[in-house]
Amino acid sequence: MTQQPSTRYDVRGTVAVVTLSNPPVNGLGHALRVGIVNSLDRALADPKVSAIVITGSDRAFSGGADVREFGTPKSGFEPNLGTVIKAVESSTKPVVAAIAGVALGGGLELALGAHFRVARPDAQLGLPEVKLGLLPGAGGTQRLPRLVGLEAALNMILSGAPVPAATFAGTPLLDAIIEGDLVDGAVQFAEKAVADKLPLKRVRDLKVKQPDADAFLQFARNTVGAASKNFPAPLKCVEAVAASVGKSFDEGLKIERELFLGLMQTPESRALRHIFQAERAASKVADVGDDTPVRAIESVGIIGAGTMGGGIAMSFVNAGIPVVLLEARQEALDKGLATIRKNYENSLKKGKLTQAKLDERMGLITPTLSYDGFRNVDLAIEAVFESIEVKETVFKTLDEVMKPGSILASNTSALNLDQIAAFTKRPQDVIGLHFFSPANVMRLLEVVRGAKTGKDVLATSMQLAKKIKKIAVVSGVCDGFIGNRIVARYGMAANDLINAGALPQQVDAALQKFGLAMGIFRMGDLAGLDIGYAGRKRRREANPAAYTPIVADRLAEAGRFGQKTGAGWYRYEAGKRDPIPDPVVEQMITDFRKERGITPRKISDEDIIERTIFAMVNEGARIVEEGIAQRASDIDIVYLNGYGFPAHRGGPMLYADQVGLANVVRALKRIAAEPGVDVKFWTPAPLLVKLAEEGKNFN
Ligand code: T1G
Repeated sequence: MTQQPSTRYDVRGTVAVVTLSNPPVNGLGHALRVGIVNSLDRALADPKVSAIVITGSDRAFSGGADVREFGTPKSGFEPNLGTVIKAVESSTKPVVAAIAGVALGGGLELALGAHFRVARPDAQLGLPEVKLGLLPGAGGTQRLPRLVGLEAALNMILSGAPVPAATFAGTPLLDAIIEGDLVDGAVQFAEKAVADKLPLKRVRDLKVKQPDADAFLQFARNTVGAASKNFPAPLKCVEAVAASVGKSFDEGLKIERELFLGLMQTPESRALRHIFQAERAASKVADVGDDTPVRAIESVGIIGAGTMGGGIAMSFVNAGIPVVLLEARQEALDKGLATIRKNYENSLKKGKLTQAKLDERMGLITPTLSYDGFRNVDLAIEAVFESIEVKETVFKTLDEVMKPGSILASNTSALNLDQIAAFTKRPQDVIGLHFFSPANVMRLLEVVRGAKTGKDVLATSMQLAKKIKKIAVVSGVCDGFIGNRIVARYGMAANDLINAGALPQQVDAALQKFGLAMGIFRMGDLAGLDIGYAGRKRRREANPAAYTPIVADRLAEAGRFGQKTGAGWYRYEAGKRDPIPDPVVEQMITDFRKERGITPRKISDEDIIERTIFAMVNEGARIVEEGIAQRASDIDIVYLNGYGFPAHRGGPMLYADQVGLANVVRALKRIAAEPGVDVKFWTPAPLLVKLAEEGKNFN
């Protein structure tokens, strides 16, 4: 057996077995592409070899093109993927692709270039390129329809979802399911193909079977176009697949290639590829290696059965982890449990949950009124009232009750975790697990690392986050951590715009046009203006000079808390959530401007986006500089998963990269020079200035 860079070659009888080995998932980087072609040439040149099997690892036949090569010249170095697949398909000896684990994107396209395909029944086949803002760019849009028909192929390409190999048993896509040893099965299949002199099946020679192709494609264009307004890739997928019925194979390939290369250049694809990398980067902690020991978390205690505590409890029981749910009073406990049950019953009604699953999950929750129920839990998470005095009582009690080696976590969204840890005799076991409401839905989890938090506690928390299907981002200790600290700045920028001449509905409309799920004033009305007001009062007690949005304060002081009181920045019809601009609020803003002698000026949508988003970016740069966030892409992950930032923009920091950091710096300097603004806040952060001067990006 000899080892090419990233392929292994050995001969069994008269069958050459080429094994892809480019961990972790056989990404089809340049070295692997060279290895495949060299191994193929070697097999073709060896008269003793009658057939060739190409296979990967148990985990992955291949996860597709090497995403780490994207945007680098290497991704286009010959042999590019199309060349490799053409070499396989034009082989004069039968080539059998033997698939275990995943065959995704270019990985599946490679297999489609083989003459035969055999697979484990649980292998996963998919073309997820659309999730990266791309389309299958190595023949997938031309070969798949020839194997499974236009509709099934288009569904697979547009969903990007993997499909178990067993689904294709009996179709031209899959020649055999191998239950036993995959390579042995594939070698036997190859030997039989040679013995039976099976003709070499080249997918390119097949014709697409789709009776009413044009009608179907027109329907596809209409439905796909309507459903993908911010993303160009889905419609291009339809166009590429359309070429598989109307054109020769080679013409179709050419059209596919042109569409693929076009999509590779789009900001939307850049954003989605960035998100793919950023999500994986977020799970890495610079000074906490993969070999850090982790603690077993077999049961969790949650203090507080309110909205947060109930949602957190659901996150754990959904992952099969038992929960002890503690409340101070029976009626609060009953109410919390009833809310959890109602949430599950809603999922049951929508067909998203079975009764058995509902009962299993409810059965995993042990309600209690006493901390004694926490004696054996491995982790406690408090989700009680946001007051440091309450936290002190809770953590002092947890410290007494919890067994050694258990983890004590706070769900606090802004209080000082180091101060909380200091209430205990075991600060190394204290960490922040900041869930976002509703905690059973929102994927984001800010893992707040205290000065004394142990590395194993941090590693345990990061691993646990994956288990409960959260995307964890590590934050240092500061007011608001990453997300809320940025949202405070974002809110200040928006309030400055209101003071200067804009109205809430104009600001929100501009933000929603930019792609935010909800404008900031609507978001305030949803979250409750009393919450923000309490936070500002707390901050003003500590620092009387803290930023004060007068109009926002006056709304709260007038009992206008938002949706929950039927009026806030907007007014709401009873039982409705649609925001209606309110002349009362407009009058309050006008009065405030008069008091301050402000002559309102016309404000454009561009101005609104520049000030609100660049405010986020500037604060984000400071958060990275201070080491509160490990990297800029973590800030994107927080904003994409916790605050409805549009995925097609990739996050505030990637958006700044796409605008150009030098242009962001210029805009911030211009704003900082305006009379009456908070100069310190608008002065560009040093990291931002440095990167801009060096012509670099955040990402
Ligand atoms: N290339 C290189 N590395 C990859 C990779 C890939 N395609 N996919 C994953 N990795 C790395 C990932 O960065 C991480 O690295 C490790 O593998 C584990 O990933 C022409 C152009 C394969 C199902 O979109 O869906 O082909 O952090 O944490 O949960 O048409 O990764 O450990 O250093 O996700 O077990 C199309 C994307 C490319 C597949 C494994 N392919 N990957 O999931 O582990 S475009 C994809 C996945 C293309 C052609 C076009 C998943 C997975 P690290 P992981 P996992």
